[in-house]
Amino acid sequence: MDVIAIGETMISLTPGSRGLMRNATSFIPKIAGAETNTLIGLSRLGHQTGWVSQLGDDELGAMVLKEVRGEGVDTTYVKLDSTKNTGVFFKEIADSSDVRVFYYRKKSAASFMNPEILNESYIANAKYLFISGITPAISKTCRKTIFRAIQIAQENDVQIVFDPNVRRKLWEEKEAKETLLQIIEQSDIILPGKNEGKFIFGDENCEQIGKACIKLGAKLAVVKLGDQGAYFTTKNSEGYVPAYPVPKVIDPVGAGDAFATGLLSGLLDKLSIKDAVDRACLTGAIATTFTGDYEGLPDRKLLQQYKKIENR
Ligand code: CKP
Ligand code: MG
Repeated sequence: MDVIAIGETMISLTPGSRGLMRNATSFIPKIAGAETNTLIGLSRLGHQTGWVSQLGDDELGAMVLKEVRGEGVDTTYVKLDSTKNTGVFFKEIADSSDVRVFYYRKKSAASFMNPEILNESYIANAKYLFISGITPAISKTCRKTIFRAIQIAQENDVQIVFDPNVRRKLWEEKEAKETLLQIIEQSDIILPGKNEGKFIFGDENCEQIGKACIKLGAKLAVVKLGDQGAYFTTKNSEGYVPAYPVPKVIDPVGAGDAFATGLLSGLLDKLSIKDAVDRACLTGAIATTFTGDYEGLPDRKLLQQYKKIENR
């Protein structure tokens, strides 16, 4: 496998029309989860991906599995639990700058994941382990699972890529900061958004955020700056990559996961760091022009088309 990820994927229900959810008359079901969003994007670009998770043995779980498998992601290590439910959340889009998410994921099947779900050789043989700060926030056993996966990756020279994905609704500030810092210390590549960097390090300067990650041991940090592009830094190089223009943002949720897709795809293709960050900015931008958390992720053909239009 090129990339293995561990995390929860839920059914997202979005009102059929924009505005406050209380006025909704219909909901459109889609699947959503930071880790599978990223893996699906990578799979569309031709990379080998595998997802480790737990779902309810219910109709919603079947829907998640059908979609993720259909996108070419390996689901050998997705466990079905007949005693728990698949998680659900609602996504209200008043307009593209006003999106609210309401989780109904407490005690979901995925929140009962524990280290026993991990197959050591599955992780050991991957090039990258992709984790996000959502999984350790879901439950104590999920947190243990993530730290055990990190350990397996470290013992086998698998590169650990970490997207902090701060979700304040899921945990307390102190616990969140401490745990995210612990994971950053053990990861190779860190992908914080600017606000996430501010939350973790108390500094909103992207260069300071990036350098703080390097100081903690990361090899590469890429700070996502939205419509300002991205800043990247390693021990001895740094730079900025401008954003790709987006005529109209339709749905910003999932842009960070799409960014991770582009970066990992670029690194797997052995692009320079700058070019990999450029691909990340492009996949992130394209993702915001579609409704849904992963629908907008491009395949190779679309990627080339966009690059050509922008002359980059
Ligand atoms: O940071 P992003 O907007 O890229 O992440 C979106 C995903 O996993 C979304 O699909 C949702 O299911 C989640 O983050 C989450 O649990 O919040
Ligand atoms: Mg994010």
